Amino acid sequence: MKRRSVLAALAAAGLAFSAAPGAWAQAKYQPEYRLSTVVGTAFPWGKAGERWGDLVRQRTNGRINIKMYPGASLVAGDQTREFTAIRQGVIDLAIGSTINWSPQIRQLNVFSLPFLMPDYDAIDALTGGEVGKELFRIIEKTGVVPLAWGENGFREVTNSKRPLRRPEDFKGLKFRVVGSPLFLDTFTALGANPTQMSWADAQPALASGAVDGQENPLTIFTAAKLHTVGQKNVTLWGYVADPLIFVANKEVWENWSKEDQKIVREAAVEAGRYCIDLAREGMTGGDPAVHKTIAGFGVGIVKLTPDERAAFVKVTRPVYDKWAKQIGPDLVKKAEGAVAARKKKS
Ligand code: X2X
Repeated sequence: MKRRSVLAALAAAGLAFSAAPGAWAQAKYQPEYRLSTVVGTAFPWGKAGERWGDLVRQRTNGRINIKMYPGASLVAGDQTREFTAIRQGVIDLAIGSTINWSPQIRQLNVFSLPFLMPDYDAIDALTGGEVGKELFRIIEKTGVVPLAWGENGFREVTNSKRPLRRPEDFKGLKFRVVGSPLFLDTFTALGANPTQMSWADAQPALASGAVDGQENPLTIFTAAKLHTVGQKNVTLWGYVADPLIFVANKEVWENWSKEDQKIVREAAVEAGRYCIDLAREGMTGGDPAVHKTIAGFGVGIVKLTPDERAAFVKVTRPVYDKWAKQIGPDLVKKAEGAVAARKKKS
C-alpha cells in the first residue's frame, strides 16, 4: 500500500472508531424514559418529578426525555411492587418512598421506627450521614442506582371519629396503613384495627367510611383534600417520616454516557432539594401556615404535650425493639447516634 493510502485508511479507521462508540451509545438511548411516582404534580413529590424531568431534558438537549407516570400506574397502583419493577426494567426511573420499598429492602424500615426522628434535623442527620450512605450502598447492591434524597414528610394521623390525644383514643378505630408490615404492628400496638392498602384504594375507602383514618404528611392531606373524605381530626405526633429516593434502573443508567449520567444525577440532587423545601414549607414556626390552612377547612388539630407524646413512645416501644432487630441492630444504633449528635438548624 502506498503511504498516502495507508494514511487514508488509518484516517478512515480512526473516523470509524471515533464515530462508532457515540453512534452505538446513541442507539441505546430510548425515545422515552418512564419515571414512576405515587402522587402527581399537586404534591411536592410529583412537582419534584416534573422538575427532574425538565432539568434533564433541557441539559441533555432532549437526548433524555423523561415522562412521569404518577399513581404508581406502571405497577397498576400497587406501590409496594414499584421497587421490583425498577429492578426488572418495567420502570426506568423512580422517586419512591422508603416505606413503599421497605418490603424489598428491610433496612429502609429504619425511617418508620416510631419516634426515632423528633425533627427535620434528625431526618437530615440520617439521609445526609453514614446511615444514608449505607442505605444507598444496599440499594446499589440490588442493581438499582440511587441518586438523591427527597422527602414526603412527617406522617400525621387523621380520622373521622374523634380527636386523638392518648393511645386509648385509638381503640377500635379502623386505619388504612401503608405497605410495610411495621405499620400494622404500630397501629395494632395502639389498639386500632389497621388494614394495609395502596394510596389509590385509600381514598375511596376513606370516602365510604370503610376505614376511619389514615396517616400521611400534611402536604398529602391538603393536596388530596382529605377533609372532604371525612378526615376532620388531625393529630400532630410526628411519629415517622418518609424520605423519598431518586433512582435509575441499572441497565438504563449504564447505557448513558458519563456526561449524561452526571447531568441526571445533578438534576436529581437539585430536584430533591426542591422537594424537601416544598415538603417543609409552611410547616414550622409558631403558627405554621399549613396548620392554619387545615384548620380553615374545619379540621380540628391536636398538638401533643411532651407528656402526651411520651405515652405514645411508650406504647409503641415494643414495635420499635422488634423491628430494630429485623432492620439490623448496628444500623439502628448508627441511626440513633446520628440523631443524638444532630446539628440543630431549625
Ligand atoms: O401511600 C401513601 O400513604 C403515600 C402516598 O404517602 C406513600 O406512597 C408512602
